Amino acid sequence: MRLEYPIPPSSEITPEALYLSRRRFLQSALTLSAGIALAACLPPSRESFPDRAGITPQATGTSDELGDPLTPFEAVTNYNNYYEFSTDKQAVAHLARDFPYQPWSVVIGGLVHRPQTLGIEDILRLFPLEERVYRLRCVEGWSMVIPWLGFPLRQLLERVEPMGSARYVRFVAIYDPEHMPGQKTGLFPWPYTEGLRLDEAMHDLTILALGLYGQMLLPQNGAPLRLVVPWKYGFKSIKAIVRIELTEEQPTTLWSTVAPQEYGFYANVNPDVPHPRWSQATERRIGESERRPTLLFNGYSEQVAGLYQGMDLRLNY
Ligand SMILES: Nc1nc2c(c(=O)[nH]1)N[C@H]1C(S)=C(S)[C@@H](COP(=O)(O)O)O[C@H]1N2
Ligand SMILES: [Mo]
Repeated sequence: MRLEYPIPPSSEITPEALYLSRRRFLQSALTLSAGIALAACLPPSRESFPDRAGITPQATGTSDELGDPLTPFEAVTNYNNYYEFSTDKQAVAHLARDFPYQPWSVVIGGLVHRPQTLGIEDILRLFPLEERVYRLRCVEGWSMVIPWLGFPLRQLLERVEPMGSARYVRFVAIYDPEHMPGQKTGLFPWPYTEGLRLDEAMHDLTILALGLYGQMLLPQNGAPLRLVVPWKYGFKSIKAIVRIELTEEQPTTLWSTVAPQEYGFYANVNPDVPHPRWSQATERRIGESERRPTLLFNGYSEQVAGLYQGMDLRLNY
């Protein structure tokens, strides 16, 4: 199923080295219904551009810490993996345009002392959003640089007080076949699920994102709430989360259930561990024509390598 609509092929998207120069932290006095009002909380942007929908993307950073420019908003919002809608990356934005994600709440439970259910308004009130410019490296071999708005998952986990027996965190995405055409097919064991080891989930780089480019998330990027784990392949960064559960056992995940020999639980970006069907040594940055080398842990080795000391990264792929 492919609908016709005016989306530029990704090869036509030119990198725009614009935007601003430094990371800033944002106060979040916003409500989801205020939607694009988030822009008003940002420092005035020196460069911004309107997209088709009249949204003005803004970011305080211009590049990642390695000096590579942000991937244009147009590409970030029109080239998406989101199998609940479609396996066609360029069809997702259109198919997801009317996905109803308000109201929304997230149930946090399992091995915690203070289980709770939080609405998106509660989350916005409790946890100030900050901008994090991260590389996103898809297991398929393409990548982007995205200015997320989010907060460390650790803050949410501390609030629910994990029990001593908790060792993993399980994430469950929404099941809504009425609005998600991909869920009407029996191809995947819906809902999408993911998991992290507790220490990975508590790491400062691991965030829950509610926005990007200074705007609340659009449906195609996982509105209203998605995980972002920048040193792991993109499929770990589960969209449209409705449940977060602390567990003792390593959780099963959608991809490790569907193809266990191809997608493991860890999924750390690693140029030296090929996917069984292709090399992971290089990647194509969206907007660039040449492939570039893939970096161990997606360039975040300094921060995260310690999590895997003594582990065989080939066996724990
Ligand atoms: N619920 C859900 N989350 C998901 C996916 C999905 O199909 N369903 N795809 C994953 C994959 S493979 C990638 S690469 C990223 C893409 O995120 P983006 O579209 O915001 O760039 O989302 C991840 N999260
Ligand atoms: Mo991906």
